[in-house]
Amino acid sequence: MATQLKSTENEYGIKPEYGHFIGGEWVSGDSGKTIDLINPATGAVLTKIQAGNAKDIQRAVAAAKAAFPKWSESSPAERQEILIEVARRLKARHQHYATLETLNNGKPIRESMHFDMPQAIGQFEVFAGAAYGLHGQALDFPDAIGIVHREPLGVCAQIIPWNVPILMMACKIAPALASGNTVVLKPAETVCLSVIEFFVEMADLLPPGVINVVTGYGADVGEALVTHEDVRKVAFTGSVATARRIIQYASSNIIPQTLELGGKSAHIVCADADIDAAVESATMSTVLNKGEVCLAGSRLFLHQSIQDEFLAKFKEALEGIRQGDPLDFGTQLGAQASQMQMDKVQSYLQLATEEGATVLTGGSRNDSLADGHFIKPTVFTNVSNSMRIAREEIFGPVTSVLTWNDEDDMMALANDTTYGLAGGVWTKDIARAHRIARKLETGTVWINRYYNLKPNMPLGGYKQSGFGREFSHEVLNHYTQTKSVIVNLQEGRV
Ligand code: TXE
Repeated sequence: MATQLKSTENEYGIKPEYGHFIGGEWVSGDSGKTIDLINPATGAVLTKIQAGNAKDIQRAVAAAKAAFPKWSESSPAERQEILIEVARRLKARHQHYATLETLNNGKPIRESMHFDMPQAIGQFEVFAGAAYGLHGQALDFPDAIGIVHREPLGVCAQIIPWNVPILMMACKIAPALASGNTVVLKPAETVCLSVIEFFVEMADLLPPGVINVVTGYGADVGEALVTHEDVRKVAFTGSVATARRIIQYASSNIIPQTLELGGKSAHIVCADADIDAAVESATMSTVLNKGEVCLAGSRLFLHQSIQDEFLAKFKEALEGIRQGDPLDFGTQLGAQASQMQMDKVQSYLQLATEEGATVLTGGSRNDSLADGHFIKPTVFTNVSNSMRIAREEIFGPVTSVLTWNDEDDMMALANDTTYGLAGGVWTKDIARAHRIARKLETGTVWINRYYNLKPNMPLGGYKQSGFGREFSHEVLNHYTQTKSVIVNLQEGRV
């Protein structure tokens, strides 16, 4: 493994310890306790972050509340300029941020460079434009003029996970800032180095208090944040289990929420598909970000007529995947982001065989990379949709294969899931492609290519994959509220 970090000064410019970012300043936490951020590929400690508590949240929300009146009245030009400058700085140092993301998360550097960073930059570019696009409406009536103002909400609580932190941060703060809100952001306690370094470098751009970052464990800071009476909106990405808690917390002050949760997406291959392209796509869907992606096509539905050819090629492709040092540009599959995540994936590998599935390839930890959390790319066949490996989110480089003959039966199985985030279909028949896309109960469907994310296409889930959308101007409706003003034109008393 290449990563040998000394605890303080190192070649990546990582500080030995980071504070909370509150009111434009870096401050120590109230508890005096810290959490180690770990490199999951080596086990090395990268740095320490504050283990926040409710008092830290009080300070951060107070700072965000104090900053709101001025920020909400800032001009679109000012907000746009800041967002453009953020995008510019991210572009200028994108290899630096990609490296930090890889060091802390374990994802291959080629992904951080060519997927996470461009996607994150795209969010700031899209919402820089939105700052000017936010406008109300005027309506004419015989007796009155109606004016619909669009106004920001106030202090927004944003809680993000560890799988794609810099992109999650971008897709949450960019629309909140564009629409004149202030933010208290809580990143994940295991992976947040790129996000914290982002605020170190952007601190001079953001008026004090407009964005505040409190680090720490979910239970210690999450409830305090979401139940705070001055918070006006919650945006959360994470597990369904935590989302249920967030919904309960948010009910105390009737706070609107947007929730982006897990998935168990159907990746459907029809008899007339371009097999080689579909194999490539399924391979990418299995290994991208080590499978720690809510959108992963983790249930692969193969038409029976092509399953032998497909599986032979799929096995060969996965066995040729280069797994190793995430900082090496040749690496295609990195390390699971934490010990907890690796343990979870391993428990599903064990469960799969207990449930009667067959290992086509992989099925275990990669013992040749014993220092880190490396799991071999894995495919299970002989899977039925009732097995837990077909129903629950594994969040690892693991794909379960189901086969089908009849389109209606397959659609019923594809939709027989509590989730509804994404799906994919491979076919040359345009009518079938659209028929399947429309029938899939998911927020996104890709035709003839999986993982084609666009920063201005709505992203979000049906069913237990959450509610609300991110990634597009549609999200601005979640960060604003309307006020109707009606001007009477009639003279005299009515
Ligand atoms: O998620 P949590 P975990 C899925 C994936 C993964 C599983 C568990 O299947 O294996 O969830 O991951 C914060 N109040 N996804 O346990 O707990 C937490 O600190 C407020 C899919 O890490 O949901 C972190 O910042 N916040 C998902 C964030 O919630 C709380 C991405 C997410 O952590 C909290 C991540 C509380 N009580 C996991 N408890 C996706 N949709 O991409 C925790 N948090």
